[in-house]
Amino acid sequence: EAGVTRPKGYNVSFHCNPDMEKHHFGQTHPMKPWRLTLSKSLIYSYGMSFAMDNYISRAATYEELASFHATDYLDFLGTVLPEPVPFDVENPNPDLKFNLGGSDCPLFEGLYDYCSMSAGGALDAARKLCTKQSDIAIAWGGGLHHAKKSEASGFCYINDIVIAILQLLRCYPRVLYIDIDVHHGDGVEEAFFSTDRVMTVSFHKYDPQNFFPGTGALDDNGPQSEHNPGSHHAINVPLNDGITDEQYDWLFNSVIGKCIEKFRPSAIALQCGADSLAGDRLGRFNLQVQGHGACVDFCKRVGIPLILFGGGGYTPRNVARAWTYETSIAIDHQDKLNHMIPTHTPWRDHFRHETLFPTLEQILGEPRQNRNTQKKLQDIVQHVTEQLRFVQA
Ligand code: V1P
Ligand code: CA
Ligand code: ZN
Repeated sequence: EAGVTRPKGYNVSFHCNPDMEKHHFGQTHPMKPWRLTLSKSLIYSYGMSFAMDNYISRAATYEELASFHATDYLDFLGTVLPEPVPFDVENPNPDLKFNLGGSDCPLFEGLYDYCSMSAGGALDAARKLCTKQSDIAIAWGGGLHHAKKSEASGFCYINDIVIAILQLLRCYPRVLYIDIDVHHGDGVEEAFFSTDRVMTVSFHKYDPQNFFPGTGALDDNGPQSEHNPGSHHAINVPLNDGITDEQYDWLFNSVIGKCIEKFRPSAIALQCGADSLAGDRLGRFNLQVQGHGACVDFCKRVGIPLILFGGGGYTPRNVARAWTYETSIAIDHQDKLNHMIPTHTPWRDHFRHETLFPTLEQILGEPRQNRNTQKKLQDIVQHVTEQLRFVQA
């Protein structure tokens, strides 16, 4: 790029793989990989690619996936064939294992490729932080926080976050994992239960009987024993329906501020699941693009290496809004954005149900009744403060 000088600031890298976006979970499934295409196209139409290093990420290798996952699980994932569609809910295929197949984690054409591409993007991003070529690395195709060592769960088959954090641990002593998806980041939490080199913090809707995955209570802090160095390093922030930007911002600043002070991370991994936005098809919160983005801004200001992952997000036009706004925060251009969505295709099509001039910052969704009292939020901060007494960097 001869002759192009970049304003100084953070080096940001952007990792994606267009082949990932072509995969389909099935007609009625809420997870739509094409939301990544929508997001990227909005990001590019604002011209943001000129302020970042852009990479087409490669697929992760079997060995890289095996840094976290069991080989019998990977082998099965690599050979299992798509189920007949529509599958028979009453008579599931008895040959299926590892929670594969069915409505949440269906078997679709190219599943293994989709998974290895998601992990490849996350891993490339982590490597850029390790080599210090990037200060902030973005992998919106990653963030699949429910996958376990030997089990698929909640639309997630391969835990790209765990694989990326394992990479970060090769060059950084301590990693703080933060999860603002509306669901509990159970897979990442469990993976690092027994180490004091990773602290996990998830903010989520918590209603064990009625909301997936049902874990992540305030006093769920992992297996507690004097022999477990990872004791007290799992923090959970369970919330009710309808939390607002203002409350979330206060809670995020208080909780994460204290975690950073005590744990002194050397890098931050932030899962930016966009299903915590108002109007999400599966979500329950009232967050706006600004409130969601404030979390990214807070993490960026800490001034240590930062990796941003995607995650959930089931109202694609809002996912694109949020991740575009957050990309602009990473490259420090949020105040220079003309918040009007570009009117050329494909924007015209996806935003056609909205006002004539849709913007990034418009109010999303019908507001839900806010069921989070100030007292409850204070109790959360109090509990977290007590947990952190046991933590030392
Ligand atoms: O509630 C369940 C299971 C199915 N029941 C037996 C309990 N599953 C949820 C899974 C949500 C996964 C979220 C993933 C992420 O955190 C990260 C990418 O965002 C579920 C829901 C729901 N409303 O919670 N599955 C589905 N909806 C679903 C709907 C239609 C078709 C297929 C799945
Ligand atoms: Ca979460
Ligand atoms: Zn989610």
